[in-house]
Amino acid sequence: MHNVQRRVGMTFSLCMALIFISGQVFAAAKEVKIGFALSMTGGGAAYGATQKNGIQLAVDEINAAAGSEGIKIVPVFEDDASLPQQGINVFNKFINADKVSLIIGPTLSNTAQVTDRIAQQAGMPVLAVSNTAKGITEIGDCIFRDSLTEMVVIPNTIKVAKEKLGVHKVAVFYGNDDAFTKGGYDAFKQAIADAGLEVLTEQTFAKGDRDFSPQLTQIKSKNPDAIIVSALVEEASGIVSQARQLGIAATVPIIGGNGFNSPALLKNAGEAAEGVMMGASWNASSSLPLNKKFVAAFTARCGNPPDQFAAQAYAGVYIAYEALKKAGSDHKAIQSALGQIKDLDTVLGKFSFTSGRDAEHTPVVQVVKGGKFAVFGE
Ligand code: 1QQ
Repeated sequence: MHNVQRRVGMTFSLCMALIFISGQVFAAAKEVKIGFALSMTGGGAAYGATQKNGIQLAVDEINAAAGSEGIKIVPVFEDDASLPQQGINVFNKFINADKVSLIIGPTLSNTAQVTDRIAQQAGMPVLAVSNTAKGITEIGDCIFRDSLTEMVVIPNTIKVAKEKLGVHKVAVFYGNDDAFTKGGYDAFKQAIADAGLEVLTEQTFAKGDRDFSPQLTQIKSKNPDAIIVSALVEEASGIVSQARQLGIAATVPIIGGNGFNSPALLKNAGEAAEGVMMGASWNASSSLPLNKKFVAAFTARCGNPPDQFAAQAYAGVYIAYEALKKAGSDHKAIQSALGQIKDLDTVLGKFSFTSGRDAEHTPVVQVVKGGKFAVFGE
């Protein structure tokens, strides 16, 4: 009896409930539990907060439209604290205690590279909405992502820097203790070699560093055309501010990857952020009707416009919903339904997974202009 109850609990967090009212049978919406592992504290908190807002908006829209026939999402939010060990605790809770049907997250690749192994072993489908390092989806066939990797986003950024800004000689500065910043460095290195640029110096920093002046002084002495930086936004903000404080001219662009796409950069670095370029996965100014509706609804609700991380998280809930509509709460069925998603209209554009369960859509190059992110050249 006990086992049966547990099995039922696992199959559907809250099964199709039948309500008898004066002899008639009404079906209530099917409730499916999703676990959201987000960095609400620690180094990735700037990303986690906006992801949560994007998720809540999508969940509320979906649940409001569910009626009596549809799927209702029951979200379970946990803070992974930007730490791999806390991510492991959260994943274990989702799998063993909450018995969720799907996990969305964690925020950082550095956490995902350990948590996703646990999910894969448990046969738990995972949809990453911000992991961009190489190797995450290779962990196994349960792991999907809607976030474009650094490998996809960066080559175009380097190409634009070379062709439109005449960048030929660069300095490279990266964090060598994090899966995302190391992966971004690899992607930049490849793109720099492919574009035939010269590397004048390579410098490194560690997570939590606050003083970047020794490395930036080295970089300044080499007179590069541009500084290529692979960093999460906390360190990126410090690097951008200090580069300008040290007198590296604003005419020397600083070029980053996905980690730079946060309003935290604009807030923390202020004026110094002007002209900073970055590869991005989402075009905020896209005129797609779905995107315009999302930007308006998010802004009305949160008091500030969404960023890339909100957009990817919002899209992720709708991608998951598409699979849940077909698959209900069964892990295997969800995994298979996710794999079949093709040309789904999302705020990221038409969305499909590659055969390797990675995202497939067009990247953009952004630049900070007048204190805002703008599409380069527009
Ligand atoms: C990663 C990232 C970060 C920049 C944002 C969450 O892309 O860790 O993969």
